[in-house]
Amino acid sequence: TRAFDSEKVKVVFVLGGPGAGKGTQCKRLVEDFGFCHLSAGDLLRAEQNRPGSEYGQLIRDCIKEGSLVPVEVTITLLKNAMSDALKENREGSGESWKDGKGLFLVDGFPREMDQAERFEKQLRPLATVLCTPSIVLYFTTTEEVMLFRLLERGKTSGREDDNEESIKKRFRTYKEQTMPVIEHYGKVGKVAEIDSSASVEEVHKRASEGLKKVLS
Ligand code: B4P
Repeated sequence: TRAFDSEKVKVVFVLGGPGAGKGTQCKRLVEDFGFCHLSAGDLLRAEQNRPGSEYGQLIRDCIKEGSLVPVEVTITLLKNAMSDALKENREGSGESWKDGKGLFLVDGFPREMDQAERFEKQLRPLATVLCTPSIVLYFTTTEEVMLFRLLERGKTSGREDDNEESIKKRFRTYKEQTMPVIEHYGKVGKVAEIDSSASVEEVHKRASEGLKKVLS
């Protein structure tokens, strides 16, 4: 049996600068609440490594350059992942959903206004209420902290974008393309800003409280 009504599914966007801790916090929130976590970065990396993908090289180049992967590619991957998760719910397998309510944590998306607009239009057929976020969780810290964390991760991650040159470009992309998205949702009162300079545990506490408030 399905766990929830697909028409009542909710979406929370998770944004913040590179290395602000989006992925780290999403993992913790999934452990606690059982949300369905979809990371744009993870979806792109999986597609990049999929044998035979026509986008592999394009994705690799964009990630290394710290630029955004073309919107068509990102939207298609996200739409497929959401559609698969909703299908799981309809069929009653529901591995991606443990919260019983149907909440998508969409991490690292939308990273530019065009993505936000297309999300509304192109995902409408999946579920009508899904198309606007209930809230945007916005993790903030300084560039020094983000740079330090990413360089630390770079020592073992093998990620081609965890080096100083790529990180500087990612900061620029974030300021020019993603900040307008945060301002856009801020104007309609949908942004919950969380200082992510503290420890993973402390930030997690703040994020959980912020989420509970809006979702209760
Ligand atoms: P992402 O994969 O989204 O990665 P990110 O912004 O670097 O990381 P995140 O904020 O999740 O950091 P994390 O928790 O891992 O994007 C990578 C690239 O993919 C983009 O540059 C772009 O090219 C492409 N892309 C992604 N989304 C796209 C989209 N929508 N459209 C087009 N292109 C897109 O934390 C980083 C490190 O800090 C970890 O090592 C972690 O352990 C550590 N850390 C986290 N929180 C900490 C804390 N509180 N204290 C100490 N350390 C902490």
